[in-house]
Amino acid sequence: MTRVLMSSAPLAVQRTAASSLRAAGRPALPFRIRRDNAATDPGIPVHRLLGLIRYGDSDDREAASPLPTAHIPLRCLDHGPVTLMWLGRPVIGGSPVDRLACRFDGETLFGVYQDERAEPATIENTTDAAYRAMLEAAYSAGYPHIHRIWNYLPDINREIAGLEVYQAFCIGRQRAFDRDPLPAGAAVPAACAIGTPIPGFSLYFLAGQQPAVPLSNPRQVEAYQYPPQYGPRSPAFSRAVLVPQGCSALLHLSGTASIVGHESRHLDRVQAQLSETLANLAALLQQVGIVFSDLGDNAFFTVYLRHEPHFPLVRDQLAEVLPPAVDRIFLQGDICRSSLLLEIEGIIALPGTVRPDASPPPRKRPIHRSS
Ligand code: 3EB
Repeated sequence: MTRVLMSSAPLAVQRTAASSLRAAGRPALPFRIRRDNAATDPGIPVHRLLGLIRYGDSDDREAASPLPTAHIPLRCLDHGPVTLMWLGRPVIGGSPVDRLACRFDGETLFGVYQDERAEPATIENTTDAAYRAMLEAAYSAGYPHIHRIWNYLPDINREIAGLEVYQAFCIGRQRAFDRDPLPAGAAVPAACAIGTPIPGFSLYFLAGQQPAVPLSNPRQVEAYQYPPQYGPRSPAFSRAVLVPQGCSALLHLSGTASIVGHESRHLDRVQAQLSETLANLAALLQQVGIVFSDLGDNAFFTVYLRHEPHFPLVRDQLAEVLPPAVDRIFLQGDICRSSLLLEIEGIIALPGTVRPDASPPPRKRPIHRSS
């Protein structure tokens, strides 16, 4: 019997008054976005940087940095390479361990795992090894709560020996969580899983000392309860998590697509898929009491598009919903189900909203059917 333990939220979400977002100013996002190839920013001292995420720079690995740096080989459709510089409090430690590098600041640990030689046919073991390294690094540094994981795998939709690469990834991920269970009271992390056109497996993640609050999407079945038709192991991720950060909170919206219940909707219709995806994101925002029009420079969205020609349509339709101050990037990548044309994830900084709940510790319950 293989099971992962998961519990319902040990914290209560104090609803964010939309008016407080508009009135008191919006808390800042904990990263800076640079739309050039720079790996440094004159305004940011290195001891405040936890790590870098570089999209679309696969030809430029010479731009080496002493910081944990994720090189994600997905093309930016609206621009050249983009770098996210993840900011922290003054950094107190970190380590490069084999393929994993991390840095932490007493509150947050940022980690990157890269296996440049990973091949689609062996992705199950690659994923298991990556997750083992991630969990060991986070647990041993004292940041046992994994809040958010970004996964990038080669040829995600390819079928090999009757199993899609994404399904094999889900098996490897589950095996790692079975071996090194999440701590009691932990939320299942928010996540995304995107296909890249070249070999190599990358993930980057954020972990903390405190648990996050997982959020459900009432329009969708929990991914970890998908029926078996989507693969032998259900995807272990939460639709969103709310992470306490000092006196504010960070809302991570997982990769979100045109799925209602557990079924893909609007095959081959990109605009309808975008509308459905936006309805799913709106349902998550509703959990914390906000709507798209409340957002400004406290929010950032990443849009993954399977087909480049869809870019102008999607950009323009999104601009009708997202206020102009909301930054966004568009990356060309494969979505984990071949029926899906796009996926959107988001990060939103909210005014202080998370407080310990007085209710008794939640009962542990299995999130996975047994094999
Ligand atoms: C979905 O809702 C779309 O396996 O980690 C989105 C986010 C998706 C994360 C994952 C998969 C994952 O099922 C796919």
